[in-house]
Amino acid sequence: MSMVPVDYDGLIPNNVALGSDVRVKRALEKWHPGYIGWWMDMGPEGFQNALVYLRTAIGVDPKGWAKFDYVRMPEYRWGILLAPQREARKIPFGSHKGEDAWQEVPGEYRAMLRRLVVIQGDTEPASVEQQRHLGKTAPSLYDMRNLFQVNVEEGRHLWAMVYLLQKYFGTDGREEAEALLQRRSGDPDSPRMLGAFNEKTPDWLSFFMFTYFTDRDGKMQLEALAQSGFDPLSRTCRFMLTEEAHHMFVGETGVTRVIQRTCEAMKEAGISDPYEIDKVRKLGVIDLPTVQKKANMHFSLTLDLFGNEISTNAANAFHAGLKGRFREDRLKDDHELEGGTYPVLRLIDGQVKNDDAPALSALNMRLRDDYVADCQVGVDRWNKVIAEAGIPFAIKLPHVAFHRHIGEFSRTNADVDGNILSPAEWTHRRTDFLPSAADKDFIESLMQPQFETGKFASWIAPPKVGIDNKPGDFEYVKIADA
Ligand code: BYC
Repeated sequence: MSMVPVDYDGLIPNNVALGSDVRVKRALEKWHPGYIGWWMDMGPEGFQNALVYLRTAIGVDPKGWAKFDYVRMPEYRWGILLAPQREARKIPFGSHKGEDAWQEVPGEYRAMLRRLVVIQGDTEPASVEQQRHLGKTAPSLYDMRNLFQVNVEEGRHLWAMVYLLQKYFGTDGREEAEALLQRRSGDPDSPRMLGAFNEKTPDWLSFFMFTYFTDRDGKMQLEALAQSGFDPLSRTCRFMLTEEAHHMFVGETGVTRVIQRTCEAMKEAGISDPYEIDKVRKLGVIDLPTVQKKANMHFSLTLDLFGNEISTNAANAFHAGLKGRFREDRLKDDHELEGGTYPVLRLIDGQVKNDDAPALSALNMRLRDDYVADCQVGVDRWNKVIAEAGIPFAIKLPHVAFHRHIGEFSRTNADVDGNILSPAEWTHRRTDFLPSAADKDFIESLMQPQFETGKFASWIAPPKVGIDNKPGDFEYVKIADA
């Protein structure tokens, strides 16, 4: 592996020798003010002057790649960092399997590759936009810091994709880089590209669910793109995955702490029935059935991000060697999939049934299956907390047919167990599965800021350990400076 040291002196920290690449350096320096303008307009609202204890990537060595310090977010050093180049790397799958990995864009796949990079890039600023109001209702300075850490790193991931566009795609790459700063989450005229990134993240439970479920789609897609035969994309995604792990940690532990606080409060009050919702809510904590509804919402919205179960786009991207499967390099088959099949859940004669489809066409389905298995691991950990408290309740991932807007099940309505409902039944029962207006109002009523050092809002337990091993009373955000 060859490791290029990170150049930290210029405007844009990087390990891609930007100093000797005048054209790309100029293009990125030209893009920079627009990015800062976007960050000031659409980044965390009300805290741009606060000093935040953030980690910044300063290298790509798995040991010691980041340093922690107080930073004002607009001064964060957003850099371009690629994982080290693997010498003599070969294209690991598809029709070019075994050929040397591409260091330049293969002409015949240019449009397909650009589309993948643009879609990936579009999600990054979208999530910052979705989360921009949350600082004001942070349940602690610890959580506020984690939110801002996720936000600045999503900003860096946008830089990562913009670098690829500027370096490898010429004029149209530059235009796409501009357009990434123009679209806005939820804007009716110029929305973000994928559905879930135009939804609101109205409260902190949604933020934790988003970072658990939706950032995990990020993990799966980045793992698939990290396999790419286009080496710069592979290297970029490999390093992004290092940062992504913290985002899912924030989500998983965030939900765990919500559940833990609810269970503790129920035990203290002698309530063992999780469905005594009014009584539980009076304790200032979020009842478990509402936590379940939020999970239903974010899981189902995220499943849509895997696209159609049967997809020619996915088949073409694999065949071309651009987008692989989850951890392709650990799979034991021919990595070409020309003759194989894969079972796909479909709606056949009004029933949900497995149907074998050509493996190449079913790649979105396969990635989604891997995703569901990955989601279940954290859900099991949440359920351990509930079981240890002796409360008869378990969080369940809803059926993949539930509440879908893309793919096979978008044509129907299913309940959380996958039973098909008539439109009237769906309308009648919708709020049994998804948060009702009253549920949303209740959660909103709890979203009161807790900015005192070392204190936490009523509805969430403190973390087991601090960030960077800091003690419980550490001032993660110095708001006084805001
Ligand atoms: N919303 O052939 P199909 C992350 C479109 S998250 C709207 O089934 P394909 C992050 C589709 O574009 C990871 N439209 O689709 C997380 C296509 O349109 P065109 C982001 C949708 O291409 C948290 C048409 O429907 N990265 O990083 O097989 C915070 C036919 O679709 C949707 C990626 O997704 C939708 N949900 O699969 C921050 C990786 N789904 O082209 C960041 C790159 C489908 O016919 N993207 N459509 O006009 C891809 O690999 C694929 O584009 C998709 C879709 C998996 C998204």
